[in-house]
Amino acid sequence: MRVDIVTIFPGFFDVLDVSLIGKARDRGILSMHVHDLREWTHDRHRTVDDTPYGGGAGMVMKPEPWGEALDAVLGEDAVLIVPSPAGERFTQAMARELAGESQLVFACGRYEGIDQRVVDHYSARGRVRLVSLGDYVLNGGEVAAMAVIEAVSRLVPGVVGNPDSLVEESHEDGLLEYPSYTKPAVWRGHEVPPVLLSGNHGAIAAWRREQSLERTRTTRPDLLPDAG
Ligand code: 6GU
Repeated sequence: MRVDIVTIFPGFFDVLDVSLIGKARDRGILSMHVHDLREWTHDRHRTVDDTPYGGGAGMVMKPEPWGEALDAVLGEDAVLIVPSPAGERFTQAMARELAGESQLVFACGRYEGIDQRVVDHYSARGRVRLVSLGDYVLNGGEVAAMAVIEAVSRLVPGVVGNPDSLVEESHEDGLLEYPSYTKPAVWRGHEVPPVLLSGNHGAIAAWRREQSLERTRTTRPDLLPDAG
């Protein structure tokens, strides 16, 4: 998979060189390309924003640098992802869909947004998704893009060493993950649930399922089928 990121803060993405993503990159499974939007400006001040038509607070990102940048970066089969608090909610299901793509291009704008015509233009030419992490506001799309990149890239075959670790985690079966324990069996007076020491795999699976359901009922009842 190829990932391109267009941003006015390219330094944000230096952390992608470490961790699993960095290793996948070294092994050629993922390629990551960070681009400075200002490379596609032509004025002395490298201007990327302007005041909004109709008035109001904040600035809006100008369409021209975005048009030049995206024309240069978008490949034939790319999906353009625009992080925005006005987008559809990012989920594990969407991460799975995106993990099958050959190229993802992230257009990271400031939160007041990019001129709407950029999204309109590229929607007419190809696939575009406005994606939100949740119901709160970040200053720009960079942190959101990073979250999407991490969630998607770990589902690309070969990025996570042991694929079994992808199966039983939170959200893969629509429930929150059960709690995990390791040695020692007693820590500061807290015991590991005895069933986990029993060697009875059926009983362990049943206990984990019940724990997942209980956690989900308590913390995220909206994830359960009968939620309104
Ligand atoms: Cl994708 N962008 C911004 N600016 N704020 C957010 C968000 C995205 N998702 C949640 N809040």
